[in-house]
Amino acid sequence: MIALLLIDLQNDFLPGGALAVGEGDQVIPVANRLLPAYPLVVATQDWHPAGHRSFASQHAGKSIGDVIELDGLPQVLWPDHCIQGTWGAQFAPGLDMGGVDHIVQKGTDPQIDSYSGFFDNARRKRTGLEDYLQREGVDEVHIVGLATDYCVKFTALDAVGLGFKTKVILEGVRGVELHEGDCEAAIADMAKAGIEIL
Ligand code: VGL
Ligand code: ZN
Repeated sequence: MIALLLIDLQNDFLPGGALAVGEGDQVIPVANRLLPAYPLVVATQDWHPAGHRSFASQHAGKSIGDVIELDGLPQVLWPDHCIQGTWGAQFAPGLDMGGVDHIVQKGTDPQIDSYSGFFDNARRKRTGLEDYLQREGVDEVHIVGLATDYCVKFTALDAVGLGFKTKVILEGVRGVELHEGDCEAAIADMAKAGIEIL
């Protein structure tokens, strides 16, 4: 069975949000058009406690976009975003949530970031997404959402690594592009890992 994964379609990643992705709003109608065709639709939700360690605000003298070391892992510092219970963490109001079967929250541990919908960035803890997909008999995932160069990329790489046939639908993704070429590089990395780019 094929599942559609909607990655982080939340206000903070759309124009006007705290970590706005350019043209991020353009993927909402794409998601709405695609989701009736899938027997199973899962949405991930970036869901940080206030004061999350991935926020630049928590590191004196550091700026958004700086890279620090956090417990031995490189960590890009982000603006405060997707804080639990806030408007920014809510799903885009235009997204057809009635067509969504299941929600997976990630980034809930204050100490570690979680770009992938499957694991935290150190791969210490699972989110439950793999178990859920397996229980539902899913063997293939198609991915749209935000952001191409972070959460889409790492979710897709984990999906293919876990044995799911994995496709990313280009029309339905947009990236942060902190540095020019990041999205192109992310797409190349995904293709190299055996992910089909549609
Ligand atoms: C994301 C940076 C921080 C994403 C989430 O959804 O791609 N990027 N948190
Ligand atoms: Zn985040």
